[in-house]
Amino acid sequence: MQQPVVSPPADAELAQQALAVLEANRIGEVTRPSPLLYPHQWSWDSAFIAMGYARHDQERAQRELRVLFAAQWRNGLLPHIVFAEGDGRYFPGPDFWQVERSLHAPLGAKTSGIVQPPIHATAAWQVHRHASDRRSALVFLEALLPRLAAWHGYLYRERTRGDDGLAEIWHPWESGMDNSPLWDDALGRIMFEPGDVPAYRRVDVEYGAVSERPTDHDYDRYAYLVKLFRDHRYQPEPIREACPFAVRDVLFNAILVQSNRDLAAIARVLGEDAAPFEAWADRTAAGLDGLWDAQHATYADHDVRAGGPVATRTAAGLTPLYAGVPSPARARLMVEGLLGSAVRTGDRGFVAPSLPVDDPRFQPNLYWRGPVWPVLNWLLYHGLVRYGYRAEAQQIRDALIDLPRHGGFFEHYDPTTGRGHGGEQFAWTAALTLDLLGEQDAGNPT
Ligand code: 9WN
Repeated sequence: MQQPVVSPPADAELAQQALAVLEANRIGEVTRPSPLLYPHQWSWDSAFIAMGYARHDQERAQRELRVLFAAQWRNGLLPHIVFAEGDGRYFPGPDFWQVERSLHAPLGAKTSGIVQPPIHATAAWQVHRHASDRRSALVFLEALLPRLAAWHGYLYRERTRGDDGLAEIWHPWESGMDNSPLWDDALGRIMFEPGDVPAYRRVDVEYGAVSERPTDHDYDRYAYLVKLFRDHRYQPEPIREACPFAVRDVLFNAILVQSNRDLAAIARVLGEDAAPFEAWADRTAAGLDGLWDAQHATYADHDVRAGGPVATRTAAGLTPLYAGVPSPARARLMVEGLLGSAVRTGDRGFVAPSLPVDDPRFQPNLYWRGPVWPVLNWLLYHGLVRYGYRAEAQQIRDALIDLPRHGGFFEHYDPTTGRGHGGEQFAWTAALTLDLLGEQDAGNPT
């Protein structure tokens, strides 16, 4: 029998579909990333979800961030997961994290004990920029400013070493790019006896294809690090000394620079002192610029334990463009590199895979080891706009919007076929689609 021809949705219909995906992922007051794989609230997902809602439902956008920050720790740490009530199955759950061992964990919420990239001030500023109810947006910013300042304060107080203003991540999950080859060497150096990793059972492989998820070798190390944190009662000082995984990650710090700039904008609009936030931004931007890799015309992560640059190169190394860090001359070289490694996934435009296709470790469907992730390309899109590469930015925007248009809202996409993989009905893919649909021509928000 002949299949009926279904034409892909036009922009307005795609936006409605994206909003429906967000609504379908609603859990209580907030939005989970995806129905089965991730049934709780995630930190940077929620920030992007707030940006997606910004033009469509200001109240939901504000609530997403307000509820996330209600689970902030007393030392400013913003946890990467806030667990929902009920029985959303996920490993590691609250019983594994045992954050009650910390003096700083909140009493009223169940959370993880690590962080994710600090994109929240940028999200809050975006919500304010698109707000239809200006008064409500100002009240929202006023309540959030001290919490955002405490969050960044935690990063500068506890996660920097020396005075270059670069924040460290202590777990691959803190990068948001869990099993990226960026971490292979650092994780490979972690040695332990079988009894050092508490018994655990993975849940992700029940809901996602095993071939599209990190390996057991990775998970043993993820679990080992969590055990180390809880043994140290989540105290930053001893963890800073003992943690075998300590990396100054380019993407994390690029996001921090821009969030500081947006925090400064928030302070100005509220009549508060913006200078400390601009100073943080300048310091981290200078530190980040020190990670320049002239040979490959990109920025390289710094492995604190190995005492040198991480050898792997991925598109994440180009994210300082997003934060306005490189000089125009460096930016031009970076854009050439980006154009050289970008792939076409449909009729229009191009996108960057999470690992270059010619890297021998490239696997088109294996999570952060090849697939196209909307979040990474969204950062690159804004980097291109920032440096005036509007035509190139438009190419990324078009290709990014066409991925869900033709294949649905997935966690990530195969760069060789454009087909969606990983979690389905994926919230931040929907949110970023909404955000990009709002940018009619590259960099010109409606
Ligand atoms: C661990 C929720 C999160 C994203 C991360 C992504 C993945 C979690 C996991 O899913 O990580 O935090 O269990 O694999 O790598 O970026 O925030 O969407």
